[in-house]
Amino acid sequence: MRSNQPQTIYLSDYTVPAYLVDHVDLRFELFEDGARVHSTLSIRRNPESARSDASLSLDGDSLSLQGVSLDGRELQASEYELTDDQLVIADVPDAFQLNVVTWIEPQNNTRLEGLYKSSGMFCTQCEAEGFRCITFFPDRPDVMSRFRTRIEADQTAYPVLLSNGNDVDRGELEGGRHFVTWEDPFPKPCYLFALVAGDLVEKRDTFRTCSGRDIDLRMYVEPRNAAKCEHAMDSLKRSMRWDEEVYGREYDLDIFMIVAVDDFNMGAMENKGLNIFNSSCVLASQETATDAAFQRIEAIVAHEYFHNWSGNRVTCRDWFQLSLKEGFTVFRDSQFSADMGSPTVKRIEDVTLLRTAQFAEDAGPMAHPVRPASYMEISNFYTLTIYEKGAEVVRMIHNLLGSEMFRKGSDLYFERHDGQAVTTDDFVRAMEDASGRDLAQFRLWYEQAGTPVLTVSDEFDEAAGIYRLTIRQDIPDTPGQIDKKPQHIPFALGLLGSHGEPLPLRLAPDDQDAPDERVLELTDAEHTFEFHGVDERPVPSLLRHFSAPVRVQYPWTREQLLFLMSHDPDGFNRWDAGQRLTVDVIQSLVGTPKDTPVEPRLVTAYRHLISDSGLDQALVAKMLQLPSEAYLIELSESADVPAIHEARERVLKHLAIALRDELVACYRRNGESGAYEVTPEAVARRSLRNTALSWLLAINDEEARELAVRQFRGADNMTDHMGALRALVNSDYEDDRTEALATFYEQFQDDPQVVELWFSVQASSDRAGQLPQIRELMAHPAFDWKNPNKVRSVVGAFAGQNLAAFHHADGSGYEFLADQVCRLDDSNPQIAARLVTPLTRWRKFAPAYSASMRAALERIRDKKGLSRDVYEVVHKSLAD
Ligand code: B3K
Ligand code: ZN
Repeated sequence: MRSNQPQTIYLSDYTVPAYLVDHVDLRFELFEDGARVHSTLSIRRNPESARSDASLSLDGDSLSLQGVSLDGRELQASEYELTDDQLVIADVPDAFQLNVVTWIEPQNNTRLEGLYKSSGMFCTQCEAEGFRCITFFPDRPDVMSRFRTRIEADQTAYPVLLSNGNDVDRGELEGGRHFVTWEDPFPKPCYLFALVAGDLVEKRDTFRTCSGRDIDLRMYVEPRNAAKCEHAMDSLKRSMRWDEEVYGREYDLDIFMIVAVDDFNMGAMENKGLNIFNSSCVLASQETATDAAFQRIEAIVAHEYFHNWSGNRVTCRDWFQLSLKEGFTVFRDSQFSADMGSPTVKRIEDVTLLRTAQFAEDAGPMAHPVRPASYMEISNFYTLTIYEKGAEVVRMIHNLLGSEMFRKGSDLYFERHDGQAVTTDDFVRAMEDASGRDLAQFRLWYEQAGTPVLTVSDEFDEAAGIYRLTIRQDIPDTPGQIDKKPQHIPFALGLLGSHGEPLPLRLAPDDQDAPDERVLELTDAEHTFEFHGVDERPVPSLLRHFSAPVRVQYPWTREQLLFLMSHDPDGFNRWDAGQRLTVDVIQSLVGTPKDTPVEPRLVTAYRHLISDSGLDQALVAKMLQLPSEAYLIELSESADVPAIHEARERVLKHLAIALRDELVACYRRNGESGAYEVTPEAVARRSLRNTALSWLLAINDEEARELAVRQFRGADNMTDHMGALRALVNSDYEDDRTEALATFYEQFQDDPQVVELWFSVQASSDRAGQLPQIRELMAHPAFDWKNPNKVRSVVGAFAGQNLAAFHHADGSGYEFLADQVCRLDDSNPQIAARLVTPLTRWRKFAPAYSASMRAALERIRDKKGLSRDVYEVVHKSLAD
């Protein structure tokens, strides 16, 4: 075990920085065996700091110090102290210039934090604490500085040299080297610093802003990716226009750059004026990217662009405030995606992620509030809670205030805090001040962890014509938090009459113009609402649009769910009723004999969905996705994964057999039509035909097998190509599977993004992804431990999606994951800490499984020199 236990950092310990850095002048000398970084900082004492001593502490990590001088005088080693993670200068004046020279080795940087090399190019990742791996600096977001950056490198190997802001100078140097100098006029925290140097091709476009300024848009990619930029560029222009129209936000610099790199720990990074993307989140072509990838790229390009205001112009005071920028920006990008496509489908996708993964996080050992109170390693807090629940919290404010007031609030927030580093509380205050609403109780959403449970009961008083709805809220205990206070919850509701007609929601007998949908505001532990003038027992449509991130418990009958599935005017709740019904059917079959009858009304309901082409096909495509195994596990108390897997498969096969002819007809009806486009209609067609194909292949249908082989050979886009490949891989047709996988690899072996798909389609399949096969994939020449995407597409897909194989009764899946986590912990702790997540949920599983999961975690805990990242996750999940 690690001898130095990592420190816990507390929000309550926050103090303002003792020193401010007004200006940063950087000079990078880039070489093959390392880089020399010269930094000149203009530092002054912070007038707001209460500290009286005159010592300056700068953060540093993995740096070799080559020299320090203060106001031009070289300091002797005795004049400063160098610890593991800081450079401390005991006595500094009130204002001075500090010069620091460091030597770093980007070529050996496998953590991918700070400056590192990816496919021969130099690039950076500084959020959250990567800048300290480049040079000594007060690495905290509330120190905002103006940066000037000069990059020097070999001209042939690195013709493109980029940093934030505008390029103000360039020239040639001796020895075939050259330099470019960049200046960023906007003060920024160092986590937004970026540098790129490489042999890249440039794609250009322009955007005219609302005030008539022409912005130079540039994408930089490796030459082989030159044809994969168009979609991201178009997405960028749409995002820029949308942010002007919906939030009144105009871009501020003259240049906006996007760079694609292959080795990246996450999706992308919003560095000021120079966004750096994981190749898989920006590069796309019809032949190589699926519909899901096209949509993801559009959303991520928008997300990073929107950060220019929500994150960069107004940034976070400290990392406890991370959701200030992430929650708000995810909310903004989800509004954007809804506007670009189908709002209902987008809502379904967001809620699916939230309910499957964020609720699981909120119920697990790492549960934390949207504004955490403490952390050991901030990288572990880029979570679904900060991002997705944080976005839901902003969405609730939007819904409570209405669009107009919300816009007034966001305008006030941006105006009041432009150029500042602020808190989530400042955000809420701006919303309050603009709208006049009191959000005091609402703030508990930022402070209390755990998913509230709403228990709903109802009664119908026929004689009085009153329908009573009682809603109780309970917030479960989470690590370090018990006995929570009731939260302010917007609860959208409708009532349906027996023919599916929406009923007016009269809260008083004389309520004449009552609406048929209301947002009830829950503030107490329990409320009872009375609806008047109701003639017959209505069917309630609860929590419409998923108006709050909560669990709803109500004793729905299957009858009611079937009724809502076809009648609810809220598309989201129609989908939700279908999910609840299917979950109920699957759950009732878990562990039962194979010949237990399957609810016949489920077949009728799905038949209707598949056959009635008059329904909204985008919604139907979503309704046909059976609840995932991950969601079924999340809903269960003591999960037996192989049993859940078996029951779900049984239902799927039962539906496929019963609806065989309808599925073939659906496949044919949704055949290709014209040129490839990513519209909700076209995406729905492809989704429907590929769902039909996969269901049919699950029952070894010969005709479908031919259709799949034909589709595989003739597909002109990756969605259909993958749809056919996935169906074959998950089928019993072993020869077809082997042949298709070989052909596919042969065709796409030079394209890393497609190879990642090829890995993950196997690793996530219970047919092609059993442990011995996973080991073979890891021995494949295309597998690369240093590339996070490859690790995710094999190890991550196995443990996160191939659940029956991962939860093998002999515990081999857990042992395997523990080995991989230990192996990665030395080279890339951030990725290692993410990978360990499935094991941390050990308490959720049936005793035989949880015991061996726990043992695997203990083995990781006992590894020598465990990183802080993995230490935090493992210790928290083993804590009592
Ligand atoms: N802000 C970055 C995430 C950085 C993660 C650092 N470990 C991407 C984003 O949310 O836009
Ligand atoms: Zn973000």
